[in-house]
Amino acid sequence: MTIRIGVIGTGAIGEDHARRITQTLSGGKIVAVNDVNQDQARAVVDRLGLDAKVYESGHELIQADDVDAVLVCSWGPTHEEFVLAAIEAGKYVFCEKPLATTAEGCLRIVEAEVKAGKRLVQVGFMRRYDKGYQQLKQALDNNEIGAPLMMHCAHRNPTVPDRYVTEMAIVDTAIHELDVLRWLLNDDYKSMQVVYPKGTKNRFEHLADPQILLIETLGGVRIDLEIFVNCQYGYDIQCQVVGESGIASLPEPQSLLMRKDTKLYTNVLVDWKDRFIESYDIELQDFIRGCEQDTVGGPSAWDGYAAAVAADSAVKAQQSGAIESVEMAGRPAFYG
Ligand code: NAD
Ligand code: NAI
Ligand code: ISE
Repeated sequence: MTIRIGVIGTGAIGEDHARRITQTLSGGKIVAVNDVNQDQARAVVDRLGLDAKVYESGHELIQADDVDAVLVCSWGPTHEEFVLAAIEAGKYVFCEKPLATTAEGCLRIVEAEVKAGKRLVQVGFMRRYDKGYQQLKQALDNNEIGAPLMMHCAHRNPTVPDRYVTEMAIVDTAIHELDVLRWLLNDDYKSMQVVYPKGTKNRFEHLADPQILLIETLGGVRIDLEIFVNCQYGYDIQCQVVGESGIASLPEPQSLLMRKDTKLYTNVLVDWKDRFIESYDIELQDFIRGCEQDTVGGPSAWDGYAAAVAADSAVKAQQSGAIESVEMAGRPAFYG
């Protein structure tokens, strides 16, 4: 059985996902693409040699009879309308983060999915599929370092374009931690605070960079998360858990250890596409399997909502300078 897939948004990640489904994974075929920039969609069809129709709108693509499942890879503000339309059409939908740009938008998706009566939505929080994060979770679940007390995390990008604004440090970048940390700890958030260190000279004037997000969980764990998106030297993700009887850290990506020119070194990756390449492969293979077996799993619309509530509160904290509480709606039984 081949799952016929339509991709909305053929930019950086839309093209990369279309490539992996076509060249690396099994069980899926890209039969439809759409992008507001139609030349971009056509260029991706040509570059990847796809046998796929280019649609004029994402909504037409969703309605197409030969599309079984939809990948939403367009800009964040467009996600909600496409995910709601896919649920309405009874189609499986994989949505890149964020699920929607507001918590209310995510809740509308949660309500629509509950009404549909079965899981149709998987959110692109790929870190849950990363081997390193899975090892960390296993160590915590097995109580190997006792109860977690504190976490020290960093999310660093080499550079960002000038369209990247201060709020995006939370809604576009830290959103990955806001998902993966609650999953690691089996916990939810109590409060968010943002403090601003001295700004780097390597930033556009309108952007506060770096930032430190200080998080408290309902269980009392304290987390500091450095978000530094013009760090220059590479794409670097750090996560250290301090427990009652030990410390567990996210492993570094595998890399050659070089002895050369009087130096001992390893390279640091620079692109998110490479840092999490295996996780993207595994998450999408899991989505295709979920479509085949009618049991879509992985990060749910509820997880998308939980991350968005935390992000809303962190954005409020960016602006107020105060400690802002995180208030979530009750979890529907549907999500276990
Ligand atoms: P991008 O700008 O390269 O690509 C987005 C594409 O969407 C563009 O080609 C744009 O023309 C198209 N688009 C915008 N509005 C559209 C619409 N209404 N209908 C159809 N197409 C539309 O962006 P990107 O880097 O590929 O990011 C896309 C999404 O993927 C974002 O939500 C981003 O947060 C997410 N993303 C996730 C990760 C990850 O690590 N999981 C990494 C990168 C991007
Ligand atoms: P991008 O800017 O490269 O691509 C976005 C594409 O969406 C563009 O081609 C744009 O023309 C298209 N688009 C915008 N509005 C559209 C619409 N209404 N209909 C159809 N197409 C539309 O952006 P990128 O980096 O690919 O990010 C896309 C999404 O993927 C974002 O939500 C981003 O957060 C997410 N993302 C996730 C990553 C991850 O690690 N999971 C990494 C990078 C991005
Ligand atoms: C991008 O959209 C991603 O999702 C990357 O994983 C993240 O590191 C980057 O900051 C975002 O812009």
